[in-house]
Amino acid sequence: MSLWNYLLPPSNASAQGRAIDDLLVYIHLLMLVLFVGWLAYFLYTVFRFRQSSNPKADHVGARGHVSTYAEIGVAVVEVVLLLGFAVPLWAKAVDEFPIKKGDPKTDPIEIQIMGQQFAWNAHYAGLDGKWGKQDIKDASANNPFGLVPSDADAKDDVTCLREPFLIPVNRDIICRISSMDVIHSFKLPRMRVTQDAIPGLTIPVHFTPVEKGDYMVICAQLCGNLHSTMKGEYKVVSQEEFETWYSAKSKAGGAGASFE
Ligand SMILES: [Cu+2]
Repeated sequence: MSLWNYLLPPSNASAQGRAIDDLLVYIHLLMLVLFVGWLAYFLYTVFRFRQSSNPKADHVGARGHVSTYAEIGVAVVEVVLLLGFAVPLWAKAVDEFPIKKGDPKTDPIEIQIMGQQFAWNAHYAGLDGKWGKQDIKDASANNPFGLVPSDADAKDDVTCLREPFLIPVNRDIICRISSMDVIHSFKLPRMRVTQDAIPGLTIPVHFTPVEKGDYMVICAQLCGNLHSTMKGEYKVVSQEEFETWYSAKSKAGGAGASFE
């Protein structure tokens, strides 16, 4: 591991991550220019206005316009970063949601994500493609999604409670994020996804993984004593591997198996 590995974020593994990384680089470049510029200016003033050459204070102050131009320059770059990059990127993230076209091989995969002190849970509709009925009265630590045990559609739902969930590579993934207790934050560093998980709200995010592998979900919001242990795992696998896992888990009773 070189020093860069410690300084840079983990490498991007999603189709959307590159634009976010680019924006981060531009912001850091601006910060670098400001840091070097202000530091040079500070050192210059310490030297230029030292006491020995300025025994009396000057009450008029700066007479030139350089500082005004510098301020305008910085403001212009900030406006370009905000309106030229950040706003379009955010608009794309919230507006261009992948759409279902009715093909189970290419349709986006929808997953409910439930934050829970101190773990992450995932819920898929199962092989029938229908979400099981959910009721707050049935929700508990062992049934974080509140699936109704008697509901037929819930029988084949897939739930991954405090265990790794799988997603196929190069497919659009939609995660609908919520929390059953306090505010958490669903963060997939390698996918460049971060979204607060808020009790009572379900907030969707989407991404497209482009690299197979084992990845980590972390909680990016201080949520209690064991916040630092609130890690989850997910695996990005081939389409075939995903289908095998999904159908086995769905047929095994899916959600029903986790009610005990
Ligand atoms: Cu948390």
